[in-house]
Amino acid sequence: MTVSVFNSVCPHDCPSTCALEVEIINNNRVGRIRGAKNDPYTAGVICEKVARYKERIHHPDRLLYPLKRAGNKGEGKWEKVSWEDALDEIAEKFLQIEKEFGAESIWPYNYAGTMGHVQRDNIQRLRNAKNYSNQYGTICSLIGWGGYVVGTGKLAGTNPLYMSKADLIIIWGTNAVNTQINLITHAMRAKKNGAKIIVIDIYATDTMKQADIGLIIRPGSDGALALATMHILLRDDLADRKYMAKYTDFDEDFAQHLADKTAKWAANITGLKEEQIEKFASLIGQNKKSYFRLGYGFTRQKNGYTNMHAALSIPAMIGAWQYEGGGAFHTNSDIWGLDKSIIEGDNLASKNVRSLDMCELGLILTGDKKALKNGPPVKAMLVQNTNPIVVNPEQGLVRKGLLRDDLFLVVHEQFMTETAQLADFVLPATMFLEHDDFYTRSGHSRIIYAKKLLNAPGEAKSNLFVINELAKRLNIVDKEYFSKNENEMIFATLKMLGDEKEQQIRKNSFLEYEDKSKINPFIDGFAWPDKKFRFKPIWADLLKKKKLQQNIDFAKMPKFADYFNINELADNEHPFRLATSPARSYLNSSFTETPTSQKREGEPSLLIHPEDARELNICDNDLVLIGNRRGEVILEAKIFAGLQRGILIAESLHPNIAHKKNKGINMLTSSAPIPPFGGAAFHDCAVWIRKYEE
Ligand SMILES: Nc1nc2c(c(=O)[nH]1)N[C@H]1C(S)=C(S)[C@@H](COP(=O)(O)OP(=O)(O)OC[C@H]3O[C@@H](n4cnc5c(=O)[nH]c(N)nc54)[C@H](O)[C@@H]3O)O[C@H]1N2
Ligand SMILES: Nc1nc2c(c(=O)[nH]1)N[C@H]1C(S)=C(S)[C@@H](COP(=O)(O)OP(=O)(O)OC[C@H]3O[C@@H](n4cnc5c(=O)[nH]c(N)nc54)[C@H](O)[C@@H]3O)O[C@H]1N2
Ligand code: SF4
Ligand SMILES: [Mo]
Repeated sequence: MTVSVFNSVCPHDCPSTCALEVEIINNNRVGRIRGAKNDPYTAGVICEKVARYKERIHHPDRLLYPLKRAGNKGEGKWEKVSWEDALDEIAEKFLQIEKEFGAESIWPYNYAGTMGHVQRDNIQRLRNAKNYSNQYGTICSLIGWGGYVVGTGKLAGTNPLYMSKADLIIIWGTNAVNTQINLITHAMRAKKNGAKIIVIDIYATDTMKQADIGLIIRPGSDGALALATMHILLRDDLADRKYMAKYTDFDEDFAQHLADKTAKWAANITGLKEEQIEKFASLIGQNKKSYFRLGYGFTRQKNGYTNMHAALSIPAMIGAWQYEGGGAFHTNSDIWGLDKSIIEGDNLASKNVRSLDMCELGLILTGDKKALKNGPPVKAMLVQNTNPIVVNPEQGLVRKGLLRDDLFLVVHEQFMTETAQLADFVLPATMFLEHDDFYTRSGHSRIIYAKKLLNAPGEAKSNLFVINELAKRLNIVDKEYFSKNENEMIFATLKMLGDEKEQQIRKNSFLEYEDKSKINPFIDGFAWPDKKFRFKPIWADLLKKKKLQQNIDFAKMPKFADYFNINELADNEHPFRLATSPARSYLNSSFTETPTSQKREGEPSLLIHPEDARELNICDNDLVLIGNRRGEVILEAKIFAGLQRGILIAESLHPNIAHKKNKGINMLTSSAPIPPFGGAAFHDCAVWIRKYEE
């Protein structure tokens, strides 16, 4: 037996983007996978899911051959076909649909199953070359981006490696033990150096167990906590007025706005005690070297944009950005400045093509005119890197749409997912160790290249292969880039960073991107023309930074950093509020196929407060039915005291078929685009609950 160890990168949709050491046994099997010790951010630590990747990559259910539907949609009858035949037939059908209904009736649809820039984003080149419908990417990070950038002007922050230098770390709305374990490594280093850790969530997570102080608040109430904190900072003269005068737009109007946002006011909204809020604020005021690690979780609320902005305003008020180890971090997605035109074919794009909101998939496929932008119906889709029937909101509509007989659905996948089961063609996809790609870290500052280490099983092919082969058959004039292989794409893109940088990546497989001369990107001011952080958000200015779809008159947005009271509040009919926080051993819908993850997660369950359970006569492990006007879901109740009354948590995402009646948690979530630029409020959902009787 020969065991060789190679460097690689975790491709999954996780801010950590861990650098890996992968054992390859006899050139054809994966052995152990470890976190790279010599990578400063990974620091030898990775999550259990990926450490056990051999279970996933050598899984007996991997898709190996192209399949064509042989029965009715979703019936599960397949005929094995050759790649040539599959590609020919798919292209022919796309051309026919284009002729009959127009190019926009075809929607190549993707998300982030792999975060590799080539394998994830090359599908955009196809959209651009063919004038197929574009995709407005709303399912994950847009809300956090908007809420952060409206304050700072740029999505960047204090390098997480500096966390160890902070005196106080506030982990806000991320359950890092589950979702990005490396954050805990660095927070624990800070703790060893004497820092205090505060965790803010809506239930007692495993991350909270690591904290000195845990604040369990009501969903969507973060803005109120942030405002009261700033009220106290001003009241007690703990704000840094000199810093604010130089580096923020702070003025008396904002001070006036905060004047009545007392701890008492916020206690009513958050469900915290006044003393907890006072203590939180005074700890922050006394520790100017505070590091605010702001997650995605608290942005998945109807008021998500404003929650992010309000929390981000606190470090600006205490001038935390002046100190090494102080400041804030959400992600680094604006630091790279990569020119991705080779991968995405920007030069081929036409301005007039519609861009469909991916969260509205259900509405789009069921013919909602507004969601279709008054354009043609969607008649064909090519799906890569995502499993919409499980992960998208309004699952009832998504299912109805995907089952349409007149929708030609092609799914390129590693497994026969629940989405693939509804396809006309299923194409087998490679996994990260079976293709080349490069990755940038949203949670850190390296570009990393990962080369192919294994041959793919059966006839599995990469995303790039599928796009290139389809392009050849779709009468595309610009052929040059549709014939490039992975490495040609990767290094042509990296070369645009300059020869020296490209050479460094070729030599070391990574490039450090951080500007080491600065302790954080905003040390000399923020990324607006006047260099000032904005407590008064100007949402319209974000339209200059990204292609965005505005869904509200900006005048209706709060004028200052604020608590925006628009959540899906409980009412008589829906007395509970549900959040779908991430499960540790599943990553969105991925890893739901691996036995150890299944074992750890067990049945889909619902955390409920003991007193709520008692009132409803619900006991531990009882089956319960929860619902709202969008649908109903069955889960197993778990009595849990670590949340406020009236709140329910369903750790997600279990496969739909793991639930009785095959209906998953996204039956209940809303696809209504949240203000001002859209996104799904996955953790903001009013429901009723009762014991389930068979
Ligand atoms: N194991 C695992 N890892 C993952 C994922 C996964 O599904 N499973 N998903 C990956 C992806 S795609 C992403 S984007 C990241 C997301 O990672 P995170 O940034 O951690 O975001 P979320 O998963 O949305 O939720 C994080 C926490 O926010 C809490 N939360 C919900 N609503 C509120 C609120 O109103 N206020 C506050 N303070 N907290 C709230 C939830 O209870 C949850 O504990 O993780 C990635 N990593
Ligand atoms: N209720 C609820 N729903 C949620 C969330 C939540 O917190 N609560 N989180 C949301 C978030 S943050 C996100 S990002 C979305 C994520 O939703 P998805 O992007 O759908 O999530 P993944 O499970 O990461 O899905 C990826 C699929 O891509 C496939 N895949 C992986 N690599 C490749 C590849 O190289 N080629 C091809 N062709 N396929 C590949 C995997 O097998 C998997 O089936 O889900 C969202 N849905
Ligand atoms: S923590 Fe995230 S990036 Fe690291 S190995 Fe696990 S899933 Fe991958
Ligand atoms: Mo995500």
